[in-house]
Amino acid sequence: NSQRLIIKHLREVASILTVAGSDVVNGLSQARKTLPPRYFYSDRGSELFEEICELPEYYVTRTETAILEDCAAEIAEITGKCELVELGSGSSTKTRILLDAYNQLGLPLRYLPVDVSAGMLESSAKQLLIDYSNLEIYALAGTYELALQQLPAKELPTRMIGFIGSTLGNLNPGECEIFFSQVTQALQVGEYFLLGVDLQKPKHIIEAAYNDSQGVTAEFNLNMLEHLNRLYNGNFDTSQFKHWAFYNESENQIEMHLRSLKQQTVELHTLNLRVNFAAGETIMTEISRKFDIETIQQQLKSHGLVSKKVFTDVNNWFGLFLCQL
Ligand code: AVI
Repeated sequence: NSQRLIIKHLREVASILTVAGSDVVNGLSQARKTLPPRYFYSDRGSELFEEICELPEYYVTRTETAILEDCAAEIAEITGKCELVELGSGSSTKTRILLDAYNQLGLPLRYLPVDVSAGMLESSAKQLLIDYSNLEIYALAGTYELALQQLPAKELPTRMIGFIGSTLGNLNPGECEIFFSQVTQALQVGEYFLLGVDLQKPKHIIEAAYNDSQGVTAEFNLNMLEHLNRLYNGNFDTSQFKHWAFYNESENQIEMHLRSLKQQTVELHTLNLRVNFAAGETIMTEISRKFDIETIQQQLKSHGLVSKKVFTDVNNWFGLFLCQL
């Protein structure tokens, strides 16, 4: 199997972490404190996210999976022989639906997963090699920004960059624009972009998904502090912070925060940072934007990405856009 697997640890990961460290300093020095959501994804955080995907309230993964099951064959027919780059591949569970579709059409399989969690990347790649005897994997451990700049040469006639799971929603509008430019720079004319986004729906459904009754989302949120403690020799006491998530209707986004339960000072020694919290003060750890089909299509179009097909579910809760440059 080792001949069919290459794992590239993107070299600049170390320096990116240094830069990200300054993001932490900046975020925690603002009047309204924020932290970058990428800090959720320690190996433990990635596991917790997998648990979230299984929760009854978290409709996102189930809905997208059902759409993929319906449309994967059509996608494979449209693209023909095509290698799949997946940004934020995680456990690659949904990807299997696409791989199966290409397999069923007798098309060759080449998969290029990208993830910041090297542990998750390696374990899912190894399992995929066992399950798909004809699969070749070129895995990139690092941020998608770096991966998009360092994709290896194409080995099949075309390529599709997949960004499913509504991770786009975790980018603010400015970051979103930059991301689309990076995607189009990485694609050649005629190549594909597969984008999965969560759509607007009644507030109570969305809020339940980010306040699950088993408390997994709360643990996922708090795990960010543990991850920062490990990375930057910090002393966040997770028992003194509480998960808080609500839907901001004017911005069409979930906002996820950690609320300080008391007045306290936290230190991140490696970053030479001391942060004071008032009782009740929050750190915003994530936005999760909910989109509408027309706006996304227009935005994609402004980057030269023409949506060839839009797949949704019966409730119009989730949208999967197959675009071509
Ligand atoms: C990864 N991302 C799309 C998830 C979301 O729904 O925004 C992350 C998440 N945060 C809380 N639950 C899930």
